[in-house]
Amino acid sequence: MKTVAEFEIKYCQFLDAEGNIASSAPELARDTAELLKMYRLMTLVRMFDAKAINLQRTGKLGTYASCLGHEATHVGVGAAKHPDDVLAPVYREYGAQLWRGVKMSKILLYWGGDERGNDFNAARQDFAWCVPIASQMAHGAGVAMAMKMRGEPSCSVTFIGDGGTSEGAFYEALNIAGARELPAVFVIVNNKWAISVPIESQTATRTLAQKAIAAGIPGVQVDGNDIIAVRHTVGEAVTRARRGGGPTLIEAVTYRLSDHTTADDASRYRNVSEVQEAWRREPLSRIRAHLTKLHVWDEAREEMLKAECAREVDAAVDEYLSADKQSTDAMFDHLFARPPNSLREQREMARRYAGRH
Ligand SMILES: Cc1ncc(C[n+]2csc(CCOP(=O)(O)OP(=O)(O)O)c2C)c(N)n1
Ligand SMILES: [Mg+2]
Repeated sequence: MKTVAEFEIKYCQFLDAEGNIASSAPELARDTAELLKMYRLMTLVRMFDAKAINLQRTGKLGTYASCLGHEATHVGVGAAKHPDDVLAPVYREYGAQLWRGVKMSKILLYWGGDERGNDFNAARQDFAWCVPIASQMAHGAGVAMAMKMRGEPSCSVTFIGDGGTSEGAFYEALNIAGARELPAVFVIVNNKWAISVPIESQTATRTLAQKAIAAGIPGVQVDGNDIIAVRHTVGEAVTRARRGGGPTLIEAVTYRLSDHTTADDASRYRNVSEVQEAWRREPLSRIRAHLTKLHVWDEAREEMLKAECAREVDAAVDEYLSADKQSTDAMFDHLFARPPNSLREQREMARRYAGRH
């Protein structure tokens, strides 16, 4: 017996939970303008998230998937991408979408059950939210194949959850991306839970990043609560993909601090102590500590930022709540060129009910 191949998985972290920066950190760690821009959006997203949950609780929004705790991963991915790249999200990566210019009111529209929320005002080449788990992997690989065939210098970036990596579509997309050297970056958001299924029951693998090995592509793990590490690692992968260097799988290790969605109650299956422990590693406080050490942040600026974000969120909520009501016909539009009789009947029925409610 001899060893025919050996592999290793690297882990990237520059900013630890206490806000200490590693000496090996890239230039970005001192780029205060860029760090402030990212921190600002992380703060906005957190505030938006809390507001969306309140809207759901008061009957003004449908089921909503919170992004609490994922801010560094989502914003870091958004910031690392080029505007002409294509994003294939799942259903909670608002930080990446807002960085790309999607309005908060669009996100609220979507979760309010209005399809116009999927009709983004910016980054119009990006995919809409994708609830069927892992199906977005095929979209990400497919669009990367189109880019390669057309000789475009851009890439696709696809999000996937830890639970999603157990799906066949996950492996199929990685495989084709490796075989055809596609300009595709896949980011696993390992938040440790897939609704009530913990990562330990999900898979026996030591890391999710090593799932790249079978596809013959680089796999790397990153501290998903360290925005500098996420931005740097995704940035390198995007640059390589855009230059024809092929795909990368990145596992961002973070934690879902919220319930799965507003339809879930995580206290029924998750220990309070685990969540409390995870709060000690959350992403906002460490970048704030770093910015404070760089003398570009203090209490007064924090208060100002919070007030500014609250105003922006309120304006988005007003825009959402004052949107004209969509006709029930919209549910049936764009499904068939010539709708079958069963759908015509349902459309009629919906019209009748709409008049009554
Ligand atoms: C194909 C498919 N199976 C099951 C579901 C139901 N479902 C919705 S979210 C979810 C868990 C996903 O967990 P993960 O991939 O870790 O993403 P997270 O919600 O943690 O971000 C499941 C099973 C679905 N939406 N699609
Ligand atoms: Mg998960």
